Amino acid sequence: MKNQQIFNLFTLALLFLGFSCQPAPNQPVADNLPLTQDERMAWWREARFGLFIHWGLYAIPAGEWNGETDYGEWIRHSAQIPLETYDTLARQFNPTEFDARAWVRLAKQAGMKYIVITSKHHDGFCLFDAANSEFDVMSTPFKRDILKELAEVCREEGIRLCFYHSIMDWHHPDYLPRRPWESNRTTDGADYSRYVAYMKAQLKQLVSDYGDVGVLWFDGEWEETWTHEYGKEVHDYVRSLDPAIIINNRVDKGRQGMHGMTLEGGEYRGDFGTPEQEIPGAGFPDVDWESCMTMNSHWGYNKRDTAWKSTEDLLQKLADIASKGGNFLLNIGPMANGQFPPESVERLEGIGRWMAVNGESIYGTEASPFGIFDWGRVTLKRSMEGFKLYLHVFEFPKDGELRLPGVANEFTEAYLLAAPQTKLAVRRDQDALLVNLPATPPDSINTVIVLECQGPVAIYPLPVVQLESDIFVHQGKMEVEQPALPGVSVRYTVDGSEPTAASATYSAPLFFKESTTVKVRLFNKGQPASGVLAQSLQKVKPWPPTMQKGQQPGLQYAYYEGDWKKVSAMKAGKPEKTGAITGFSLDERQRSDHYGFEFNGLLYIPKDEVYRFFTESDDGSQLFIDGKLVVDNDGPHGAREVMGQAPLGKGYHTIRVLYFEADGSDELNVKWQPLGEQKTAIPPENLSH
Ligand code: H79
Repeated sequence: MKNQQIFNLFTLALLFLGFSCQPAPNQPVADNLPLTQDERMAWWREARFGLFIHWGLYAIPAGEWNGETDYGEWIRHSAQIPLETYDTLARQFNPTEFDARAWVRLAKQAGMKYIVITSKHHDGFCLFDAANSEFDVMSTPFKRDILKELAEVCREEGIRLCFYHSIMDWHHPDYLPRRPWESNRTTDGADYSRYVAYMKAQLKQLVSDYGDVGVLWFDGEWEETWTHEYGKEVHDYVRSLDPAIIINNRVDKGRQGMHGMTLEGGEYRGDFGTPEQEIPGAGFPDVDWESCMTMNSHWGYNKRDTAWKSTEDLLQKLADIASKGGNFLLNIGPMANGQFPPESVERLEGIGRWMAVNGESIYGTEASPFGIFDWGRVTLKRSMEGFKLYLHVFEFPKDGELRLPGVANEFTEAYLLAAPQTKLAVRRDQDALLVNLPATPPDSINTVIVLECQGPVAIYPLPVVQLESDIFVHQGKMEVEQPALPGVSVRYTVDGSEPTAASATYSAPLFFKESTTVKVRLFNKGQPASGVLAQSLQKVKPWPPTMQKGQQPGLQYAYYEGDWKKVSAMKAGKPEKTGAITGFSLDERQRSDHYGFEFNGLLYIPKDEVYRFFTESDDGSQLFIDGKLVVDNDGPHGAREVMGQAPLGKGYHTIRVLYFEADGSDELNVKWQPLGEQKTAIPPENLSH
């Protein structure tokens, strides 16, 4: 078929798939508003990247209280600090190094377009000259309205200033409930509705006296005193003060627990979802969202927190989020002296160097129509003539070619965003475009390649198949997802030929007794509506049982001590001790870091079948059956599960598991799953030695 034909067809199909739709409001908006959701959100969608700032009295203890050092902005709650004690911090708040210009310029140089700062966090302390509260910055030795200074500089520098304003308030006498441990703070005379009025007065002051406020970012709505009715009231009130203001979904009670996104189907207020410390696996068509995340593991300044994410990690997160259609709100917890921690500055500067060259691939982009690739991510930007795909390459494929499946569009050219004169060769292989990469990555973190395409976006997905396994002993099974598109049918062949509109129609799971290659393609009114997906299922012979049952129940273990990066290195030494043990347990360890285990035994396999094995370990592990490596989960890492599979004959097989722990937490779980059955721990009665 000619490309032009494919192209028309797919444009149609894609309208159904929603790829050509701009994000649209999913929230109810009153009719009389002068701005539509799209108009209101325009700058925010363009911006894609903002700075979160958590700053308040908690920066003074910097995470430490009574010898404990893991606190942050929750310190008053978590360390159970009495109100009177916490109040004394206000007398010490004097950030003499605070320089609004320096902060805003750092954010701007990092490529951030907006700043969200805590006008008030849960502790109730106001970082501005609150007209209705003495628990504010004007009652500290500093006596300068920090938000006023920031508002002024933000206006000059072209950065949108936004406020995080906590609904929860541990300070105001009318706020309820008290902390569970606050037995000495009376609730007599407390009037929650009066607290809401207090908060509304503050919001009015913030919206009226601090320039154009971009976003009001509410938080702490999960407490039982806050209701959907209050959410509506406060949301509509703020909107009435400023029709252009953007408000996050935590103003209302619509969040799915502490999950970031709003429940579907409810009449909940809020312009965007707020995943916290997480990036969703995929975007949410037609819904705006923003992932907020810390650079280390605290929001407020913690002097002991060294768990800094690398600049590389942060930049790849930014691209990941943009490729899914979201914004990234990256946090800094300034120190009590008013400066950003040097580690944060270093990261902002690194991010800024990349953004100065590659910012175009982030700002104003839309979600990728492709999903995620092993090699990186894709963002998309439309123009009058067509659109650009930005290929964010984290990992250069070994064969030097990037494969983009399901592209019906013609392309004009491909080049490095950092060096547009460096053109790259592109060739077509049926539905896929293959981009030839330079021999070495020009950017070790994320090399952006621009692929210019013509016409409306005509990128379509491959059919999606589900397999329990691509090998089988008795019978293979394959399922194909039915696309939710009117008139689209799934056609398949099992003889290696290309599916046509006349091929068999898929309607129920397919079963196979012999090795087969299934080819699947979607058709719409007799015309192909996807690329061809080829999936092989292979019949295999089970590995024969070679052993007799062991004399003893359980396993043999050897315990090692040392500092390794791989399980193989551990075996070079001599074990500290050996013995018998019921299962894959770490109970015999003699310290919590720098140790390892080897487990050996016989595993009884109850029937001829494909068995999946899983090791979940922190740090590395490997699992061998009959001397063959089945699960490779080696290397230093946090808790991570890896799966491997083997076709096994009924009877006894050797099983060997190696495990090592460098430092941090330690964990080892070994599980199995015979095909078609539940995944469980390996039952001890199947083990002997
Ligand atoms: O402002 C930041 C956090 O303070 C606030 N939202 C972000 C943007 C927030 N994070 N988590 N939560 C609110 C939910 C509450 C978590 C808690 Fe805990 C678990 C409170 C008490 C136990 C985390 C751990 C805070 C203290 C200990």
